Amino acid sequence: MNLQYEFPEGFWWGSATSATQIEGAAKEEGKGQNIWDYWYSIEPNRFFNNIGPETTSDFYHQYKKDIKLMRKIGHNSFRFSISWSRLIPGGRGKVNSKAVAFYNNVIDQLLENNIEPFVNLFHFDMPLELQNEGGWENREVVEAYAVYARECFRLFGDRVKKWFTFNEPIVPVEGGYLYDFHYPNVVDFKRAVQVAYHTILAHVKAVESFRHFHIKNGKIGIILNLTPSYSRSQNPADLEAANITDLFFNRSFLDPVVLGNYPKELVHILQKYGILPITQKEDFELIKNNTIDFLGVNYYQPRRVKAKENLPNPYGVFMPEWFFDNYEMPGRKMNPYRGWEIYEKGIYDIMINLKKNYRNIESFVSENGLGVESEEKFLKDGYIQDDYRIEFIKEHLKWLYKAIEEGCNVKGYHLWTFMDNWSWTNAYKNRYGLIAIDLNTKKRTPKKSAYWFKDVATYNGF
Ligand code: BGP
Repeated sequence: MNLQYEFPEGFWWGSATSATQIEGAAKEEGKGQNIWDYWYSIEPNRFFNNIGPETTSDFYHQYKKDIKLMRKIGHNSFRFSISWSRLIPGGRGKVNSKAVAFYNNVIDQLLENNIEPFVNLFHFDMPLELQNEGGWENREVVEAYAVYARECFRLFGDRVKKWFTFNEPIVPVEGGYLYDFHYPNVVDFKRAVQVAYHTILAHVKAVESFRHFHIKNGKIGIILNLTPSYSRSQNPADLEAANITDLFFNRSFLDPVVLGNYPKELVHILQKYGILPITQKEDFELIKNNTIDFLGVNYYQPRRVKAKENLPNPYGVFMPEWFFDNYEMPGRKMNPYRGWEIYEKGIYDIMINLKKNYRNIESFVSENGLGVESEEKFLKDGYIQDDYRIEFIKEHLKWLYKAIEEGCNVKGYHLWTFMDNWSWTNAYKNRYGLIAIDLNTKKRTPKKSAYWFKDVATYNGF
């Protein structure tokens, strides 16, 4: 096979998922409630078509079949998350043996099919009881998370070698404490900063305990949604807007986890506006001494900004938007269903930045994908002909390839996602999967992209 884009040997090809989005069985076998189960029970109308997390692809019962299908379409790796409220209902105390059996089965099944498990510990799904204690605002919840992480390393570390503490930890900060799209629907910049800080603390505590386990060939990292910040122009004021958004939305997490410290400029801004989090002296040693081994990069869209133009503040209160305005670049390419810009080169810019400024840390694309509404309209000859998705992936892979050629330490590409899944408040509005699902019968049907992805994974390129 003559390949124009051949990826390095051993490249990780696969897809990513999360517990709440695929498992279903939300009330079965001792699982406790998490904030999604609860929020849906009190405000179902906040979810697209009133569909909640109970209605999923039912991976909890169908994992065997699904994993076989993964193998069929060329996966050599697969990311899923452990549901904290399933493993330790209530967030603290006794481990649920049914949950242990389930995750053991999933891991064993993956290994039998030569698929490496990539396991993430937290994907937006705080156990309800801990949220009622204040969630990430409460330092004691950080301790509960550290215990949970330790349990996972102890239970599964003999077989799982690739670990992640969090997926997109900034999203619960934005959703839950700034922009009202996650429970507990608070809008408060100062509290948001505290939540972000405690998440970092939870992360480093998990990394610290991971090191004590000496898991053979084990690696621990985190998954960040990095959104490169582009300024409207080269004017100093526009450039400053881009710098500030980079500090707020990327470097607030990227610097402590990879470099072991917070950017001085960020600390300075938080101090100036009186929103520094409450910290303890010993935290900074912990942060410094527990940097990650590798990084997952989720990339969907860039951020474009311009200097503040004295427009009315859309939120009416002190918010990150105090410092910049969003900018809609004329002619930009959009995903109309999700309202996100498509800018393939962003993936390359991220990797080059990691190479230059973040010790060329080992990384991989841990999510990238295209959500499409009413995908049934592309159904032809019994399956969905999603050429647009193939195109989307291909164009991103070309830029990723270029980054690798230029020396970036990139080890793999995981698509969001394996099978159409339930997606937070958007529920089943946008479909991202390589496999389509009929929600009534739960029948799985590969899309055209699944066959294409299989070839790419099999030939290690295209
Ligand atoms: C990421 C999350 C995923 C997934 C994806 C697609 O931010 O890690 O959980 O949801 O985005 O986003 P959405 O489903 O909101 O369109």
